[in-house]
Amino acid sequence: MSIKTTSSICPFCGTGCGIGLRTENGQLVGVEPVSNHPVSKGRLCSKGWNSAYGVERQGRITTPLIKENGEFRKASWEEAVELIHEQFSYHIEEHGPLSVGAISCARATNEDNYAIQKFTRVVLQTNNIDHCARICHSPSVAGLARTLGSGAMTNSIGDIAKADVVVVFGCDPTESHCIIGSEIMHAKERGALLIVVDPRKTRLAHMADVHLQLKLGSNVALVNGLLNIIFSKGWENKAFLEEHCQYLDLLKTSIQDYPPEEVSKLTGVPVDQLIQAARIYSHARSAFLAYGMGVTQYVSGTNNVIAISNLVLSCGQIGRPGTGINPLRGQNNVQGACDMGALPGVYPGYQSTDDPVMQEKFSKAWGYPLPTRPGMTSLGMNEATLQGQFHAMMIFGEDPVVTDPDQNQVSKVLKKMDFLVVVEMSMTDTASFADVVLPASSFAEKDGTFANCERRVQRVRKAIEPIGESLPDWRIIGRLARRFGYSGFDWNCAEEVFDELSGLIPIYSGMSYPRLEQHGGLQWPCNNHAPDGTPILHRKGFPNGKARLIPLHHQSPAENPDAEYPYFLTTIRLHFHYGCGSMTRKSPILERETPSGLLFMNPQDAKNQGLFNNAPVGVRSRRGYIETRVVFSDQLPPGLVSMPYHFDDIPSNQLTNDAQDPVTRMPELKACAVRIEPLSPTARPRPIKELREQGECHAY
Ligand SMILES: Nc1nc2c(c(=O)[nH]1)N[C@H]1C(S)=C(S)[C@@H](COP(=O)(O)OP(=O)(O)OC[C@H]3O[C@@H](n4cnc5c(=O)[nH]c(N)nc54)[C@H](O)[C@@H]3O)O[C@H]1N2
Ligand SMILES: Nc1nc2c(c(=O)[nH]1)N[C@H]1C(S)=C(S)[C@@H](COP(=O)(O)OP(=O)(O)OC[C@H]3O[C@@H](n4cnc5c(=O)[nH]c(N)nc54)[C@H](O)[C@@H]3O)O[C@H]1N2
Ligand code: SF4
Ligand SMILES: [Mo]
Repeated sequence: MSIKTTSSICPFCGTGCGIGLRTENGQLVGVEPVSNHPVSKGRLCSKGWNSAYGVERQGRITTPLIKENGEFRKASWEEAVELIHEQFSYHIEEHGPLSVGAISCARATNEDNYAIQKFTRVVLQTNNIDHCARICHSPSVAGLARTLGSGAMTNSIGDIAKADVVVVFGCDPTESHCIIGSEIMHAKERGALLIVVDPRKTRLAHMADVHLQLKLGSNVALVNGLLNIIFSKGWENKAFLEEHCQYLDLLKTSIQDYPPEEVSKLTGVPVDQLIQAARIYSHARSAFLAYGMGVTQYVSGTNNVIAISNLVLSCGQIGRPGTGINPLRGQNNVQGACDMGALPGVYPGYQSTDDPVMQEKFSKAWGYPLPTRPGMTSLGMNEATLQGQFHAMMIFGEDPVVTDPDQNQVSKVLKKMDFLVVVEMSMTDTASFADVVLPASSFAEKDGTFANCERRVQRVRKAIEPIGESLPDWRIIGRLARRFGYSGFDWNCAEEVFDELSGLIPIYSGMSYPRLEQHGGLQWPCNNHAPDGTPILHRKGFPNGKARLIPLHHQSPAENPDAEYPYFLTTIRLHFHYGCGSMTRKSPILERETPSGLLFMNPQDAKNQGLFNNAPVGVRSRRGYIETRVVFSDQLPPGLVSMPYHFDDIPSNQLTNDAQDPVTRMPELKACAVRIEPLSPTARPRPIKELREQGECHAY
């Protein structure tokens, strides 16, 4: 039989590259790039090329599993659904609907996320629904909603090619959004100027015209310093400020506290570099600013986003081709999971759950009364569990034991949870805590849509039959809702789900599967006013009339190095692995490139501690301990070490701090204090399991 190719979208990052799934005799045999795809144009990064490994049968959960006496046994769907119904009904009856909730999945489709949040609100009668955007771009959603009125990328990936200045602020696109990273390299080659703001000397920082190598957690001070220079030299965009912004006076007053010399002390960036960057950005014809986790994953996350927005607005670098403030959304469908309302405070389409008009709209559409009490965030549900107020949870495709801050705390929560359901493709650390595990189908086994970081909703297409007895998440929801006795979840196909959701989401109202097909994806808002979608937001102004400038002040990270824990640790991503590693670690090719957890360290720091390259070390914070190997790296300045978070055997989230941004409850994943403890040169770093067994680390 010949090879068939099904056009779909890469299941990893938010770039949203086009991928062709190659099948032979009903088996997935490989992938290929899509030559005419609007974003990737025939390219894929190594993760995209290796995505077939991530979904293959080996290592997949193929039937429902029920835990009995600490061991999982295979179960039928009927049995598993029965147990879930019994347990959730019991806890809702006994402790009220606020004691249960769900975590949705930014890796799954819009259709899946829509179904999951609808089930949570209609059937479980609670707004306790959240997902990984909480610990990713929730400060972007909150910050940009306050300043601009909308929390997504304002421009498109294609705008990089139109910019004469590109600013890469606290993100590392050659590792994390590789095809966007290569667009930035092309821009640089064609003559655009490149400014990188990062404490590490990343690959793009090596190429940059100006690299502002600021101290960890000093973003607000740095931006206020740039604004101080811009306003004192008269480089601001006066016409734009006059026409489109409010509260300029407040901003101007606040930045007087940030003269360049003072900012240089706070950030460690020389004054002349601050002036250079301020000049280049403010004088650009069009400057494209991209930012990421180095901005959001701080206790000051929302303020960091607002500060950057102040800078962009003051220079009028928005609303035109080649400009914008562009949060590079991380997961393949995190933009979509937010659009679908998998968040406690909003229904699909960012329509507030506090607004009685919206409550009525959705209650009418779904045919049931809806909960009006505010829902909890994911970390809020964790805290409530420890306080004995939260009892049962369903987690769809997330691995918080590996990816949430402070692993020992997370494990404690999951252990205390009375009833946990995990819907997964493979047996992750989190799934091992579950009472019931349900088998989820992968992206290759289902139809649906993903929304990439530039708000482009694209079709995902089924190439193979679901592995084993697995089902797409929306079908799992359908089975559960039926057992709970609710109607409105019995869709026959993904397209029916999409037609329902696009009817309720004004920014999706002009979309349908045939239209998505015809246009190669559509960027929201897509409606009567913009039938072919909106590549650039705010061309004519802002949803609230004028954009808001908001004065802010510098705030240090919650935990800083001291005599006991002398290094700052920042956690990062590596090109070859993704998230908790449950999919990329199945590829021998990716595994060959970065086989395990590593600690990157400035060579001089390492030598001062008597360490050689590849030496075994222990890394300890106030919360935990792990062992790994040192890699000398000139990316790190003295005093700063970094670790990836992709490895369940060497989990850097043993060490991280869950101190939180007061606005969004984003934990401070980018900064904590650690101590490096050299091990005997011949020692083998022990994986976490061994450390636990040997009592050198908290046991579960
Ligand atoms: N290969 C790969 N790609 C991925 C992922 C993956 O797991 N693997 N995950 C996806 C997801 S979910 C996301 S959210 C994105 C994230 O993509 P990025 O935002 O690129 O993610 P990070 O590597 O966490 O790093 C951000 C950068 O912030 C810098 N930084 C740390 N502190 C500060 C600071 O105080 N100020 C500034 N200006 N910078 C700072 C770090 O040095 C680092 O270079 O990647 C997506 N793409
Ligand atoms: N220290 C540190 N920790 C971090 C970060 C950091 O920078 N530093 N970054 C944070 C960020 S930005 C993020 S977004 C999180 C990500 O954290 P997670 O969301 O926990 O990470 P993923 O690896 O994406 O896990 C997703 C799981 O979903 C499953 N899955 C994939 N597709 C589907 C599907 O269609 N249905 C279902 N049911 N399951 C599916 C996969 O098997 C995988 O196990 O990590 C956070 N953790
Ligand atoms: S850049 Fe992102 S979407 Fe594109 S192939 Fe790589 S992982 Fe997939
Ligand atoms: Mo993310």
